[in-house]
Amino acid sequence: MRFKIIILLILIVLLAGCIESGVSMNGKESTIELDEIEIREYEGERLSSANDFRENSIKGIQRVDIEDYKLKIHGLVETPQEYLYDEVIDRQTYSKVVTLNCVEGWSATILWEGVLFEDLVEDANPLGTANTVIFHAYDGYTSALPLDYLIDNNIMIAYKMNNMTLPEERGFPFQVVAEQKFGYKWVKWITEIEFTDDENYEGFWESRGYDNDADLK
Ligand SMILES: Nc1nc2c(c(=O)[nH]1)N[C@H]1C(S)=C(S)[C@@H](COP(=O)(O)O)O[C@H]1N2
Ligand SMILES: [Mo]
Repeated sequence: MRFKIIILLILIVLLAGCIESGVSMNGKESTIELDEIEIREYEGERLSSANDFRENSIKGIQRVDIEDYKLKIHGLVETPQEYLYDEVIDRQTYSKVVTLNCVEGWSATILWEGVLFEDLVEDANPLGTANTVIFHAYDGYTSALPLDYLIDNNIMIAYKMNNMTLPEERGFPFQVVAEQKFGYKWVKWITEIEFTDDENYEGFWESRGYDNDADLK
């Protein structure tokens, strides 16, 4: 009799284990997004609002259909890649308060959240000859940044601002957080990341007379 009870107890323990491992077999528990509310202060610092930006994009607000969306990584790479939205954001997330300064004289200080450029391009295996990265956008806009700048400064590709998913007018799905550079380097609505050895590549505003370094003075 006691023996039967012990067997029963063992069975119960095993079953409980199965149920538990069944849950964890589903992999990473997905995040449940509650209503997204913009935060306006972070660690004592006042933040700007996503609405404080002046909308002056070359072709107005772009509405990217995320069902059809792919981020391409190509050019001077060994293994070109194409990622779905979820595949991009399913990486280590980083966050940082950074101010965007437009040459037109306004600025916005925002808590950005995203993935590191370096992590994102790792599996594409950029070739040693690449020294420049061109970001292409849904509206045809482009701008380039030196590869060393992107790596050495842990530059982030943002998908959230002030705790909210990037709004369409702010570049959904992705924007470059090109800290220490003027706003025209902060490409929104990114569709392609292209590696090149053309250090002098000029993007949309750069080819219209704006400084290619775009360093904040
Ligand atoms: N795709 C795309 N990205 C872009 C632009 C644009 O016109 N198209 N404008 C740039 C400029 S000049 C600035 S100052 C910032 C401004 O961000 P905002 O449009 O969210 O205010 O986006 C940059 N990124
Ligand atoms: Mo700008």
